Amino acid sequence: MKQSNLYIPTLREVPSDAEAISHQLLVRAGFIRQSVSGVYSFLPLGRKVLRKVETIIREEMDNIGSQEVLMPALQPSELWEESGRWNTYGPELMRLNDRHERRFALGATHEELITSLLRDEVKSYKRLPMVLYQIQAKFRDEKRPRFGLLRGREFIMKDAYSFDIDPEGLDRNYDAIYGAYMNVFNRCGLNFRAVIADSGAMGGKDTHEFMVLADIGEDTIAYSDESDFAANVEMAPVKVEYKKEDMPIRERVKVETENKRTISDVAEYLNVTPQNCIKSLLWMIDEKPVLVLSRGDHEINDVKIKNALDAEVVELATDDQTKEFVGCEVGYIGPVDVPDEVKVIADHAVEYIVNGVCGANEPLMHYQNVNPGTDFQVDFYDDLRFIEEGDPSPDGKGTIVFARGIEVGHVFKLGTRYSEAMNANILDENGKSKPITMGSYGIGVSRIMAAVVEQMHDDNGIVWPKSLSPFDVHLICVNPKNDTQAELGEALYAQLKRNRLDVLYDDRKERAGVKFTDADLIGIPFQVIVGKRAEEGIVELKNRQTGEKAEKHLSEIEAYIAQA
Ligand code: 9G3
Repeated sequence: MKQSNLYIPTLREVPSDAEAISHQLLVRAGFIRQSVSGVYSFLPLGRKVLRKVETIIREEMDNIGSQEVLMPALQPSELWEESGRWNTYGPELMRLNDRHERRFALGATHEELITSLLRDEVKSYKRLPMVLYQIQAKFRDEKRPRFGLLRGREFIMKDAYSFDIDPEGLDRNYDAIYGAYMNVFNRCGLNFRAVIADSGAMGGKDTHEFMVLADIGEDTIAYSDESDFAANVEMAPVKVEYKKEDMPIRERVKVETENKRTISDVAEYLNVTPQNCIKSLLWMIDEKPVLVLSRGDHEINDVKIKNALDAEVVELATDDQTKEFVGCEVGYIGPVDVPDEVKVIADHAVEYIVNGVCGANEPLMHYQNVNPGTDFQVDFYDDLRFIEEGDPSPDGKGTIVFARGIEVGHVFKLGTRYSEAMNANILDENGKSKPITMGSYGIGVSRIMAAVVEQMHDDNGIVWPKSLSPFDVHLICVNPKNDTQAELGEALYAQLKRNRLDVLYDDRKERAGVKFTDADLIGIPFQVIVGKRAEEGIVELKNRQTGEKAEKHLSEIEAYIAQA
């Protein structure tokens, strides 16, 4: 394509409302334009990249036998009433009425729609397993759309749904789609981790998120520096072999600690370490008071408390509740001699504290030389703390590192949640009716485009991977007014296209500096520059990724590009 005919409105200045670098660069390089907050147009270069992402996804999904469909964005409210979600989603679900005042949702996701699509016709196990997917705009009225394509209100998603007769079938589909996702994100050149995202114990297999490592990411993941272990930080199990310090048990003493209340103040005052302190906090678990203990330097993870006690509601007790149930205010409470109605549970690390410090359940007082099992009892020990950087990886391989992540994929085992609610049943091989077992699988197609830019850019602009670049080669004629250069440019343009390269030819009557700045901003991986040595048939090749430049005869260009 000749750049003089293309609509690529590049900008020099950074859009003031763009915080994320991908938002800034995609706007400045003329790939996208915002219509209103969270709603974007894809200009020609942006559309080309989006299509490349879609093509990779289609190839991988089709390769595992999925079938592409296209469902409506307009969804009748009745379907969401059947699933019970019409009222559970608030303003985030965009709703409208048609001319007959019938209510609709704009599709935020399609579990209800696709279940209703199948339930009247898929009645026998012989039709299963089946995986259907679509690539389509989704609508979610985010409270705070931001970071450009990373969190929009209308965005492009690939959503797939699997249908099986039983959980074993779902596991097979889940694994196949998980593998397809690994291929998609690898082919997009992304540095990502597949992250355990469900609340189950270590190795929980019911939900994974695919996270692109980037500081702009909204999630924090904990991953191993030596294995492929990765988990949401709030889901990551802790597996540490603690050791008891080998020292004689000393007699418990009560000590004055003035108004020192935090672990670090008390530890400093008593000249001990936070690791030697017992942090005690009262939690209201389904309205019952539970004293939860952790080592002084650890943080309790409420998701883990919820799992350990199989609780519905887990809340930190207020100061009043603490005073009411433990008889003392926060900062001086501890596990020694608590009222019987207060259950005491502790993170595993507490069991290995020797001659520790804890609150004395009296204002201004703490105990020293406190030993679990001797000075206080615990109902049970469990993995209750947040994992920390430097912890050993729970799979025993390597050490935990934290990173921010952008969620670009999410796979769920739905089971019969929707098929039961919406009567999507099949007759199994024994003629017995049972609800279909489902899974749902999403990829953020437009979000991938931004995630790639977050990971692949430099001070001069975007650096597209070959797999997603809007063109293979950026051919630049430095001075189109110079006949030799113009002729060589045209000849090269024809030659490269003949060799099946997709060429963006900058034939504009612009200053050279403008062309080079735009080329670096747009980020096509190879630049072929026709300049001073045109009459010798020599051009300059520039690798946008490495910045490496080489002068080559026009006969060597394809080979150079192919091997780079
Ligand atoms: C809504 C709104 C927002 C939502 C949902 C529904 C997230 C919703 C979860 C999913 C599950 C899977 C298929 C593709 C993969 C993810 N945000 N989710 O269901 F009405 Cl407003 O979307 N759906």
